[in-house]
Amino acid sequence: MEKTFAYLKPNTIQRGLVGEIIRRIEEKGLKIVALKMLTISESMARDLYREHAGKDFYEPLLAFIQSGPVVAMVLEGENVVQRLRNLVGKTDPLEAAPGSIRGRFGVSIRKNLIHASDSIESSNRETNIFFEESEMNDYSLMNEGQF
Ligand code: FUP
Repeated sequence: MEKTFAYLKPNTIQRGLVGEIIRRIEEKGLKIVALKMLTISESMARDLYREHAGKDFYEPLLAFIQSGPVVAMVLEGENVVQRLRNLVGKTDPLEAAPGSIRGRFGVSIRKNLIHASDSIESSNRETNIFFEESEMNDYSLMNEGQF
């Protein structure tokens, strides 16, 4: 079954929006199979965003994501990569649809609340930075397949 990786950024925790955003993920019928709070280390941050190394926003982005704890998760389901990306919205909150998480709560492009993997390959790579295989949980949602 397809999986995707996501994490709630430090400003989401500081703004008290963890519950609100997880509620939207659950409301959409997406299944959370791993979940934890942690503080990202410098080496994790560099690895996570290595495709952006050298860009002007890279160092400020690394500093921001290490500035407080994050909430990391893995979601599972059919087409879950695309389904979560749609729910999250475009990178820049100014361009994100008003009903999306970034469109509704986002203020700046750097502090855009949540990261969601953009492909199955990125999801596998990013999941391995944050989780061990033993941290994945296997269960069924009450309404699985009925949404
Ligand atoms: P996304 O896949 O939507 O998270 O977007 P990107 O991989 O393009 O960007 C990763 C992160 O870099 C964004 F979440 C925010 C940050 N960023 C900036 O701070 N400034 C930019 O101009 C572009 C991205």
